[in-house]
Amino acid sequence: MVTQRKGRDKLIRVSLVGYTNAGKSTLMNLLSKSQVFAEDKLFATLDTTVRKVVINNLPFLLSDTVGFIRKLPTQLIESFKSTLDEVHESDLLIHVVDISNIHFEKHIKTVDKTLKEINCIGRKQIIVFNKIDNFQYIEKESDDLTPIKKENLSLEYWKKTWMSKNNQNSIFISCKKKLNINDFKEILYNLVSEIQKEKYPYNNFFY
Ligand SMILES: Nc1nc2c(ncn2[C@@H]2O[C@H](COP(=O)(O)OP(=O)(O)O)[C@@H](O)[C@H]2O)c(=O)[nH]1
Ligand SMILES: [Mg+2]
Repeated sequence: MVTQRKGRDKLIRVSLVGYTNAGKSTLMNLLSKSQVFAEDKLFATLDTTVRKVVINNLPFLLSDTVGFIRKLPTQLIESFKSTLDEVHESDLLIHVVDISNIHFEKHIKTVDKTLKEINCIGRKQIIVFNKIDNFQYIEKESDDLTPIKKENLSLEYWKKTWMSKNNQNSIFISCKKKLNINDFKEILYNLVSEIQKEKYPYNNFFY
């Protein structure tokens, strides 16, 4: 159950969503540990893990959720209710994707489908392609004229494809090798502060 917490109600809520094994919990730990000012506070009243995170003096609540798997039966949706409630209450979603998994596009679709089922499809979102350190592809020889297959697509190709999508914040990172983490934090900070100003214009975090 989500209980009302006085004084915490004015914090923006961010949820990590994504297919199981994408690296959500790893990213959560990275964000909350790497910050000197991060409060490592676990709220025991919540079934999902919620921590207060601070980036550049801007605090917000970050929750880790259980993975969204393929073919989620309706009964399971029921048991995931606290996770889904948390997601539903969030102002911003961080969709973590394991780009080193050949099926990552299917995983994105599965997660989007679940988000649609709980009416969260238009929610502000950052899509984080994690595990770039583990990304592999088979470069085609210049004299190889067979059709390009998925395994021939490079990381550069995926970056171009995703970065060119309008209204989609995307970033390619590695939690393990700590690649692009600062760029990710900058995107996150900008979005959280934008939402914060919209939602609670009289809050004084910025003054
Ligand atoms: N190679 C690689 N492995 C990672 C990275 N981030 C997380 N992992 C590993 O992926 C596995 C799943 O991570 P976890 O955070 O538990 O995923 P979750 O199910 O989305 O919470 C763990 O073994 C992590 O150590 C990364 O950037 N690169
Ligand atoms: Mg996890």
